[in-house]
Amino acid sequence: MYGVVFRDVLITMLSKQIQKALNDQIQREANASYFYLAIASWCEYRGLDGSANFFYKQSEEERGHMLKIFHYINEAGGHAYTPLIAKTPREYKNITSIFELALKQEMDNTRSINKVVEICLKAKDYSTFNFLQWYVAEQHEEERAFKTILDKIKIIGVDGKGIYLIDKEIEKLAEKE
Ligand code: OFO
Repeated sequence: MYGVVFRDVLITMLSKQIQKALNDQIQREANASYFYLAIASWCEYRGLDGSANFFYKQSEEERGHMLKIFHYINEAGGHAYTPLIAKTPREYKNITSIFELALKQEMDNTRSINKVVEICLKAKDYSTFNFLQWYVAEQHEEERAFKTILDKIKIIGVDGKGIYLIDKEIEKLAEKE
């Protein structure tokens, strides 16, 4: 009985609108995790081990982001929904297009996070607003990392030995994280 009352009180902490926005965000983080997993596999298959390691790590990170929101919703008395398994492309043009797609993914996700932040502000849900600040900072970091890699690709190039050097640079980034 106590548990039921306790949960009812907590449910009022998270409006239905914010629960929905957070659940949608769970799906986006899961999509990103699957997308990076598919890319990691593409890279590994082609012997780009540095890039594969980088994307395996990114995939795990995105799963972590998904779980963080998942727990937040349930701890606030809401109901987190298990995300659907996203369909991801298995083939990619080349390493440059992979990083362009990854950067686009991150920019879309930044927009999505910003929208949830706006909803929280309008609804005066300062607790969820505060929780999301970590995501705002994380998106900034991720966009920066992908832009840095694309800059290196432009400078070094991917022809001949270039692809080998790029893969080594990406490996270094993966180790830093
Ligand atoms: Fe979840 O951090 Fe990027 O997308």
